[in-house]
Amino acid sequence: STGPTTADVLTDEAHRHYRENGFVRIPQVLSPSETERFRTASEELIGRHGPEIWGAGADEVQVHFVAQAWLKHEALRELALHPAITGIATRLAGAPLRLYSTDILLKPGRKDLNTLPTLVHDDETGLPLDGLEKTLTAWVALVDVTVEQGCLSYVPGSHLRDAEHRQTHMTSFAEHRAIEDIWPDYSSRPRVTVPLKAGDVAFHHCRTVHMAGPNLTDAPRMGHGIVYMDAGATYRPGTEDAHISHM
Ligand code: AKG
Repeated sequence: STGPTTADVLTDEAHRHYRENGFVRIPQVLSPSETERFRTASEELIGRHGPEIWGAGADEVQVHFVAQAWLKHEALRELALHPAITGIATRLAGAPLRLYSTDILLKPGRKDLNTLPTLVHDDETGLPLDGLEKTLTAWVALVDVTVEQGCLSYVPGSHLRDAEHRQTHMTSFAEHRAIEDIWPDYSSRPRVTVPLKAGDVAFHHCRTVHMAGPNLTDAPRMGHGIVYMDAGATYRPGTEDAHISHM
């Protein structure tokens, strides 16, 4: 079987949802056999790489994080350049894109004492790029990711905020509180929590404010965050070598 085509899975309604809200879930972009293959490849790479400790003291947690996974495993290169994912990304962006990065983030289950949330942030602030207007992230679920497992949630419409409200990149628990200073009405904004099935992909704009809860289950939460940069974006001086991009 050739699986679903981009035309089948990206409806006008989904496209409108992305433009208005800054995120959209597209179900079953990957077939079950592809999902299985990419999950196995990710587990292999994670096994080679070993766990990392994030945070300190009482906030210390174990995660499995592999940056630039597409450069480290042939199957994961295919995932990052998958025609359905890149096709949807390009249509959502409405402009040519290049692959910027792909990271695996696996949060082990509660039995490993992991309760790490992903703090509220947008992706733009962490990217060393100018003119990145169309840049977006594809979050690819390789297992079912429920609310209890810490799926992503998004602030709808936050990609349309004024420039001065965009500085929301949080790198530590201490900084987490700063969002109220930067964006005073933040806590009154609704959030939409988006559970995914294995094979689903959620896309979000680089200015969309998002976060993820801790994994409160016994099952690992595994997904890939693939950033596709606006092909018109330029690297800030001195950052050109940080990433190799093909697409
Ligand atoms: C992103 O892909 O932009 C994320 O923030 C991912 C966070 C997560 O996987 O918990």
